[in-house]
Amino acid sequence: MKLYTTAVAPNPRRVSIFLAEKGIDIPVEELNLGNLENLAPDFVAKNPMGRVPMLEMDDGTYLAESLAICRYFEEIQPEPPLFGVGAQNKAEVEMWNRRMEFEVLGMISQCFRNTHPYWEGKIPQVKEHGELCRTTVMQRMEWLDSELADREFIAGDCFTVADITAHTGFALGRIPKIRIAEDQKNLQRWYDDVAARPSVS
Ligand SMILES: N[C@@H](CCC(=O)N[C@@H](CS)C(=O)NCC(=O)O)C(=O)O
Repeated sequence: MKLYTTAVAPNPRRVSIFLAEKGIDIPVEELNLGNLENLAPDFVAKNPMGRVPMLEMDDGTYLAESLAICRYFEEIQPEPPLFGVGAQNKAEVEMWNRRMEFEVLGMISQCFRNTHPYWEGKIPQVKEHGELCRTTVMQRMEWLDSELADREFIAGDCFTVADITAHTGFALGRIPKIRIAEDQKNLQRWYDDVAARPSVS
């Protein structure tokens, strides 16, 4: 088994944090996205999307999509549970993780890709779309700040994959200058608590 990853990129980071929380150590191969190593023919033959993370299985098959990879490891090593416990809590974690994917990580990623000079000339950019995503995520941050007033983590009182998704998003947000506002004390408290976890720091 081998994980193809890029340490600084947000989706591979989600898997790395997840594995660190589980205490799982597997061989990794680092791909340099700046050098387009993810588009090399031998990698694309394995993952036609040309993206990381990708998990090479012992039977020669491949798993892509960070959440799919995390789910695989949750099944083979359930402790500590990061996708919830029991029917209702698992559904709640699913709900929050999807919200964090669409409303936080996705919005921040689109803002970064569409507004930041790093991507100029590399991908088509629609600045207005990026700015609309920035405005949307700032509204979501107000919402999250109120949600976190009476619970420790995004999906409840336990750290879950939803925290990993959201935190990875906000960490990426520092590049296009999406910052937690000074009066969003609950969101900041959550951010700092997660940042201090050994898996994240
Ligand atoms: N939905 C995929 C997204 C994977 C993805 O977009 N990975 C980025 C790094 S964060 C990548 O490989 N980008 C290279 C490219 O798009 O060429 C997942 O969750 O794993």
